[in-house]
Amino acid sequence: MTHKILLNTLFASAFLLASNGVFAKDYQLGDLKISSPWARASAGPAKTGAAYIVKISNTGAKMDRLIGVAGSIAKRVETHNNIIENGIAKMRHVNAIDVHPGHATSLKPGGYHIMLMGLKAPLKAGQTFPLTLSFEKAGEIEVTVEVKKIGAGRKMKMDRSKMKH
Ligand SMILES: [Cu+2]
Repeated sequence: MTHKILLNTLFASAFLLASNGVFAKDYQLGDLKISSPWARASAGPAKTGAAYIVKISNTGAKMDRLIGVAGSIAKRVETHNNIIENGIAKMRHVNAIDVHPGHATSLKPGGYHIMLMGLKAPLKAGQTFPLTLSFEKAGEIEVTVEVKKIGAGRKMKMDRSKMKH
């Protein structure tokens, strides 16, 4: 029963996230529009966290790629993807995230994300921090990441302790 209530709460927060357009920060960089970088508040004294980008739209004619992310919020900042291998959810470091022309790429829970390893302090809801995104063609841009409350954007319950880096 507790489990069901938890799921309902998580679905409700995912719905809120999608419906009221909370994340309104857009950045233009060449042919790219970067919409709403965000991160989830840490649950307890976490040393790792993840940042997401609602979407990166490419209005140009050529493919671009997110080839690096830097920031002082954590000791190491990497681009990751979530994969399922033999039924187990795992994270993998990726060198680049493609942004195809005429398409939008999302960095979201359960998919591509920006991994923050060795956080200097747990992420708190309401806090913001800068990250510098580097794209192969469009170049670099500093964006502001908004930290949302725990549960934001979560569509299903995930056991992070079973995830391997
Ligand atoms: Cu990761």
